[in-house]
Amino acid sequence: MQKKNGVILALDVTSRADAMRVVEAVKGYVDAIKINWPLILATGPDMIREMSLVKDVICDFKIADIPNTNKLIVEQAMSRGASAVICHGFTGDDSVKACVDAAKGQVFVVTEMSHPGGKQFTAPVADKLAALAKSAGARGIVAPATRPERIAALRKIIGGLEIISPGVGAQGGKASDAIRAGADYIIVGRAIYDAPDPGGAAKALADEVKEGV
Ligand code: 3DU
Repeated sequence: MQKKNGVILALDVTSRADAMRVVEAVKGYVDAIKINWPLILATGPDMIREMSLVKDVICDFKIADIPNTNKLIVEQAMSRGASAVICHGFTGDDSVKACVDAAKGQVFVVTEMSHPGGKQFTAPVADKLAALAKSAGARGIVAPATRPERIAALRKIIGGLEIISPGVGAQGGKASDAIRAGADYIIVGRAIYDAPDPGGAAKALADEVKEGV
C-alpha cells in the first residue's frame, strides 16, 4: 500500500454486485480495500484475490488466537492476495509475532477501538498494545478517529510506524482531525458505500485528508 489519497475503503457490503459497484466508483480515490468478515462470509474467500487485482487488500480478520492458528489464518489471507492483515494484540507478543512472521511484517495491530465500548477494555491497555506492535515488528496500528487525542498519544509510542484510523463518518469522527492528530490513513466504510454517490464521497474524503496534512 502506497500513500496517495490517505483513504482505505472498508468494504463491508454483503454482495459481490455491491462490492464491484462501490469499488469501481471509488478506486481512483482510495489506496487500499479493507475486507472484513461480512464480505468474506457473503461472497467467499476468492473475493480477496478478486479485489487484490484492483487495489491492495487489507484483511481485517481481527486475528486473535494462539500463534499457530494465527499463522495459518495469515498464510491463507496472504496466499489469496492480501497485502496486509489486521490482528489483535491482547493475545500477547507470541501471537502477534506469529502474524508478523507469516505476513512478512505487513501487520496492523488493533489498539484502542473506535466505538464507545472500545473505552471499556481496549483503551486502558492501548499504550501497551501500541508498544507491542512496535516491538513485534508490525507495520502499524489501528487507532480511533473518534478520539484524535488518542491518535496523538499513540503516535508518540510508535514513532514512525503507520496509523490507520477507523471511525470517520458513521461513527462520528472527522477525517481532517484524525490526520492532523497523526494518522496516515483513514478507514471509511458506511460514509462511502452507503452514500448516494460513493465516488464523490470518497473524493471528498481524499480532498479532506490532503487539506488536513
Ligand atoms: O464505521 P464504518 O462503516 O466507517 O466502518 C469502519 C470499519 O473499520 C469497519 O470495517 C470496522 O470493522 C473497522 N474497525 C472499526 O470500526 C473500529 C476499530 O477499532 C477497528 C476496526
